[in-house]
Formats: sequence, structure tokens, C-alpha cells
Amino acid sequence: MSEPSIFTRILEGEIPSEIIAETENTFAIRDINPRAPIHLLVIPKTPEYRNVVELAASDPELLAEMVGLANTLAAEHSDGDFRLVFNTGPGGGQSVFHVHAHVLAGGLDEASTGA
Ligand code: DGP
Repeated sequence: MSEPSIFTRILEGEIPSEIIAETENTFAIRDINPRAPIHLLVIPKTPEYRNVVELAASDPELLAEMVGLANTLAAEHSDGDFRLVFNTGPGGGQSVFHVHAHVLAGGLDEASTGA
């Protein structure tokens, strides 16, 4: 068994971080290192998918649930418009291998493209 991911540890309350929203199979937190005025993470509760490619191939409904929560959060925290980023692989900037979507909103500019 590999170590639980940082997001599983947050979900289980081992690491403090406010869970700002959840659905049956997903939850959301604020990114610890925000790169936009609104920078949230939407995460499946299951740790079984390392990245969005694995998730889309195995459980597209769960991916759709993530997109739905991102949309809800962008409406609640900003004007409803948002950028959704899935860093994929270390070369794509991914550092946590428990798939997650970066939801960026609120006065985006070119500088906030990289989540
Ligand atoms: P990525 O680099 O795409 O794998 O994104 C991982 C993000 O997770 C990164 O932007 C920072 C965030 N992050 C890492 N550790 C923590 C934490 O303990 N709490 C919160 N809220 N965010 C974290």
C-alpha cells in the first residue's frame, strides 16, 4: 500500500484544511498557494485515479461530477466564469498524484494560466 495522498489526509481530517463544498463523490478546498484571486481544488474522494486521463478512461461520470462542482463553485465564489486546469505528469506541473482540478476565477490574466 502506498502512503495516503495529501488530499486523502485532508478529507479524513488528518491535515487541517476547510472543506468548502462537497458532492457525493467529490470535495473542494482552497489551494494553499493561490495563483488567481479565486483558486480552488476539486478532488474525487477516491484516490484511485492518478490523473485526469486515467479518470476519464475509467469513470467519466466522476469527471463530470467534478466539472459540475467546479461550475457551482465559480458561481458562488466569482461571476461564474472560470478556468479549469488538470496538471498531468511532473512535466505538466503535477505534484500530487491524486487527480484534482484547479478552479481559477476572478480577474484572470495570462500570469494565472499556470496553476
Ligand atoms: P498540482 O501541482 O497540480 O499537483 O497541484 C497540487 C496543489 O495542491 C498545489 O497547487 C498546492 C496544493 N496543496 C498541496 N498541499 C496542500 C495542502 O496541504 N493544503 C491545501 N489546501 N492545498 C495544498
